[in-house]
Amino acid sequence: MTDLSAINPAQTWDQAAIEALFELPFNDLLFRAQTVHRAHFDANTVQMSTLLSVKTGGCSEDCGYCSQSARHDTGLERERLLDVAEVVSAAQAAKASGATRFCMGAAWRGPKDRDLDGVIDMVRQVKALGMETCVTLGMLQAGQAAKLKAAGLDYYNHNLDTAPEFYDQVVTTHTYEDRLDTLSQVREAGISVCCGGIVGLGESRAMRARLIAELARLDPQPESVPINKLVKVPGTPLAAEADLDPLEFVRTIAVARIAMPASHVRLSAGRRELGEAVQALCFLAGANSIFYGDKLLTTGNPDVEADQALFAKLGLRPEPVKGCRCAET
Ligand code: SAM
Ligand code: DTB
Ligand code: SF4
Repeated sequence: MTDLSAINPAQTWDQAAIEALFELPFNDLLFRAQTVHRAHFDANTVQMSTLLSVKTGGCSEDCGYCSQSARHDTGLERERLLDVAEVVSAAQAAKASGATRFCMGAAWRGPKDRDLDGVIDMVRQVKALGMETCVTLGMLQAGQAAKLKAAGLDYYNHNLDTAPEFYDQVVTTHTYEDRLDTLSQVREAGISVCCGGIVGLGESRAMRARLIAELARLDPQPESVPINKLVKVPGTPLAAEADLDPLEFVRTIAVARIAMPASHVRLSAGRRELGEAVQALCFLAGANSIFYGDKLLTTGNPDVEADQALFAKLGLRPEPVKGCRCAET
């Protein structure tokens, strides 16, 4: 029998230790993940973030999964940066439906200083609504993270996405080192880090283990860890990729929970395709955050009513923001 009393909270997670977790019998893995989860979080609350694409399409980068790369013919219209008023009204609607964090994504290799000024305005005004703010803008240059922090930015999303050994099979226009460099700038500016990955790209289990090992050795570990399951977008190089086994996806969530016990692990893209039962297993495995709202950036997400019904069936509640006197705002 697997010795569950051998859980060592101070364990450091190299790839071999993570691979051993992946190899556990499914029930042992889920029990262990749920035990770790309960030691750090209320097991029945889920943090809710809503996404908005504030600048869609025409990205110079060649990420093989992405609908927004100018190099793939996905039929997506390239758009300009949205007006701040449009963004604020989307954030108000997200708040009214129960989201506590508003995440604004832009399809850039990285922001030019002029672009950044527009985003800063958005961050200020969304923050003023009493929501947590998050942006994902690509690679940052020196000084940009500090400007975002000064505007009231709480989180910056920048994923490692996959294992370093597999990265150049998915993206060739920037490197793993570039990603790590932006993550250190975000951390140094005092912004919380949202960093996770995407699975189902055709990577091996060993590569998934390596991704989690890389995320877990970020010091400090990321506050938020989005785990995306590939949404196959017609026209992208990965559109015909074979489906990842849903139980392997649940295992990935459980392993992320165990290796990053105090992080919010977010069940991210691909949730619509999972169905209720697999999502319930993901929550059991320690997922405690979702993207909430009918749309991700360019692709669909379960609609708000479906999520509310699922939460009611599972007895899950939205997680309040720490220190927020939300009822008063
Ligand atoms: N351009 C920025 C960047 O690359 O960091 C931010 C936006 S990008 C869309 C944010 C993340 O969304 C990616 O790192 C990837 O993990 C996820 N993502 C993008 N397209 C996806 C897809 N088709 N299926 C699942 N996840 C996807
Ligand atoms: C993350 O890890 N997933 C989100 C968010 N961070 C920006 C984006 C998911 C995008 C899914 C594909 C799309 O809608 O374009
Ligand atoms: Fe898409 Fe971001 Fe890659 Fe651009 S950098 S192609 S927006 S994932």
